[in-house]
Order: sequence, then C-alpha cells, then structure tokens
Amino acid sequence: MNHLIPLPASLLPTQLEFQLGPDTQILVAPATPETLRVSEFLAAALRHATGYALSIVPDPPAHARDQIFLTLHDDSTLGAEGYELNLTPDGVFLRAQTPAGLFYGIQTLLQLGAPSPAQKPQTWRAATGSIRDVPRFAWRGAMLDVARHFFSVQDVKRYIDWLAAYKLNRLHLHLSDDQGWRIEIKTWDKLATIGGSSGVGGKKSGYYTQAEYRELVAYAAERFIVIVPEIDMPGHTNAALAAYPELNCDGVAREPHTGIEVGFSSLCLDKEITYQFLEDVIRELAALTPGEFIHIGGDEAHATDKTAYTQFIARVETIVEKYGKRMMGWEEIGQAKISARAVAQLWRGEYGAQAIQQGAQVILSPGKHAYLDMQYNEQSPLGLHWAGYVEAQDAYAWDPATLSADIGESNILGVEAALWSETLLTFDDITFMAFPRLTAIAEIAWSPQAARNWESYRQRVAAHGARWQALGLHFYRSPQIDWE
Ligand code: TNX
Repeated sequence: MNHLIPLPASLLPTQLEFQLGPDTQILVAPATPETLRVSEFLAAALRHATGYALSIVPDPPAHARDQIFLTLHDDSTLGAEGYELNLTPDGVFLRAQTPAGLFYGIQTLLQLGAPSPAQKPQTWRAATGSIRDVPRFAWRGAMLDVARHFFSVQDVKRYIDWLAAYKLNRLHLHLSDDQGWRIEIKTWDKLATIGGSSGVGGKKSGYYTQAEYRELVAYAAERFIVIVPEIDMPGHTNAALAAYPELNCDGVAREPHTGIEVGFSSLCLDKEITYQFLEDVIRELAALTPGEFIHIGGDEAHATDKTAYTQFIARVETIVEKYGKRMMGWEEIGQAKISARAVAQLWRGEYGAQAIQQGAQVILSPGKHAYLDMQYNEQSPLGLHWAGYVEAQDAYAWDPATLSADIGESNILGVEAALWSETLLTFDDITFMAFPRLTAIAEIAWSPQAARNWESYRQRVAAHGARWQALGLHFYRSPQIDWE
C-alpha cells in the first residue's frame, strides 16, 4: 500500500493480503452500461496480468467470498470522482457514487496488485487495508502539443492510457500553431490539407480527420478523460495564414513555418472574414466536443496590436458562448474583458490576477514546475529551458495554493502539465519528458497537500519505475530518485 501515486486522501493498511484466484469474479451492482464497462476494464487488466477468466456477474444475488465487488451507492462525501476501497483477505469492496469514482478506485486497485509481467500466469496479490479517496482539484490536466510535431491517433491513445492510470481527467490538445494545423475543418478544408502539411523541421506533419478526432474523444471518455481542443489565436496562426491568403491583412498567403521561433504571426483582426472563419471553426469544434470548454490560445500575440487584441478576445468569447461552450485561454486573455465563465491558464504568472478580478478561475501550468518540455538539466537531450531546468523535485515540490499571493485555493480550477513538442518526435520522446514529472503533477492535482511530501514521492515513484521498465516505457532516470 505504500507506493500509490497519486497518494490517496486517506489510507489504513491492515497488513494482510488478498489473492486473486482462478475463480475470482467481478460482481457489479447496479449493472448499468457504464458500470459494466468499468467492470470490463478491470477484468481485461486482471486477465492480462493473470490469465484467469475473471467473469463479470451483473447484479449478484448474494455476497460470495473471494470476489471483487463494485457497487454504486449514495455517499455525497465521495462527490463525483471519489471512491472507497476496502481490501480484506476475503474480498475487494469498491464503492463510489459514480462510474468515474469506480474507475479511479480500479486504478488504485491495479497499482496495489503489482503482478510481475515476467511470471504470467501468475498469482496476483494485493496488500489489504481501507482507502477513502477524493481529488483535491476538479481539473487534472495534461496538454499535448500535436502542432509542432504531429502525433498519431495511436500515440495519443497510448498517452491517454497513462493519464488514466494516474487519475488525470483532461487532455488538452494544442491543435494548431505556426507550424501546423491538425484538425479537419469541413468548411475550411485547406486548413488541414495545406496547414496540416508542415511541421517543425519539415517533419511529422499530418492532421486528424473529424472521424479520427471523434475516435480519440470516445477513447478518452471511456477513461473519464475529457478532450479540450485548442485552436491558438490571434497569434501562432501561420499555418492557417499559409492555407488561406484572405486571412492575411495583405491578402498574401504566408510560407509554411518550420522553425521554432514564436510571436510573428497574427490573424487580420480588421477583416470580417476572420470572424466568419473563427465562427466556422468554433462551431465545428464545439460539435466535436462533449466537454464544456474550447481553448482559444491567446498567448504571445506579439504581432497583434494590444487594444485590438483585447477587443478580439472579448468577441471570440461571444462566439464560443454562442455555441454553448466556455472559453479557456492562456493567461494573456486576462488583459481583455472576459466573463466569469472563462478560465485562464497560467504559465508565467503575469495576468492571473486580472483574470481572477473578473471572477474567472485559473488553471495552473507554471513553466518552472509543470512544463514537461523543459530540460531536466543542461545535459538533457530533449527540451527547451526558457523557464529553467525542471528536475523531478521541481515538478513535485510546490503547492498550487501558495504559488502566487494573488491566487487562493478557491480561484484554482486545477492543474495541468504542458508538453510542447518543438523538440519531440516520437512517443518515446513524449514519455521520456513526461515521466517522472507527469506523475508529480498528477499527485499535486489529486492528493491533499498535507498528506504529500517529496521524500515520500521519490520513494513511491521508484516502485513505479520498475513497472515502467517492465512495460517498456521510456522514462528519465532522474538521479534524485533511487530507482529499483
Ligand atoms: C511558450 S506556453 C509557448 C509555446 C511554446 C512553449 C515552449 C505558451 C502559452 N506558449 O508556444 O511551445 O513556450 O516551452
């Protein structure tokens, strides 16, 4: 029980052991499409680990021994995502108010019973005890930049699997930037066909069709992860400006951008066609998005007049709201007049107070702690270092509530780990930058501040390293951690 990440809100080990047997079943009540689906998720993982049948029994008549019981029941103290997990030598009892809570309890259970993949079919044992667990923040996010280098549907799904294992619940996809446009828009088809044909260094271009994007949204939703689409504007728009000459003030299409410098592009804010374009894009994105938010970027608009920028952001919010969504943007949107429904994502910490004064909440992605694209140290083969070097401890040892004097716990919707991809080409590159820092941010987002500390995390993450190694996950062997 002593290696869980994120650390549960409360945990009481009882020093015994539950062992899965060839006849262990998963009993689920009430049996609904969603509870059956999460039961199947657990069954598949345990079958894979043990080779046992793990049949699912919907609405079992009476309690049997040596089984795993999943039940939904009313307990408002568990909220929308909490769960209660009791393990005894005679059975595993998992209760939650919602299927999401059951899903998080399952992630905990799967961490507790660490099978050795080398010894299959094999006994699967877990230490006994009781856990009651609820998350600290509602928004536990990870951002992936698929614009600088494009990543396949398969790669994104594999990243989603890891997010789910650590109880993250938002995947923010940075779908457009100067170097590439990565989502099919049917009313402006050249965004994808022309804007999607470039990338940093001329490598790894491409885009998701709407069908592929829906597939990602559904795959994430099955793991209780909401995909948050970002179209960056009015800067970071060279790919769109290359696809459509009419979006430029001078009417001349831009050349594709394959470098990594920022801050030179801007939509033409004086032209009405710009707003028609945005309305079409936002309408199509909203239709693809079950979640509440559309992220409109808004960062580093260095090539846009400041007053025009603030008017632009306010107008974009009305378009986002027209299609039933809330606007999220990088912290620079705090300079504009935004509604209390908007959310500002902090990365440098300059404009958060302005957003909060307007009643908006914030999501914290401070570069010094939560930017997974920062190099670990001077020798790191991948990454940038404009925010400094971010070692495992830097990613872990900070508290959202004390990061800034202007920002209190109630202003914070959540925390998000950002992974920009200027220097990343492969899935191994992604995971090398993400682990063991993504797990640090996941714990900050989920676990109570008082319960966690670096010394405990560094010991627990070492056990995860052994599992990552066994699963072939490429990760950074930080010298701050005594890897097993
Ligand atoms: C700043 S963070 C950017 C991105 C870069 C990133 C690299 C933010 C809102 N803008 O355009 O990719 O730094 O770390």
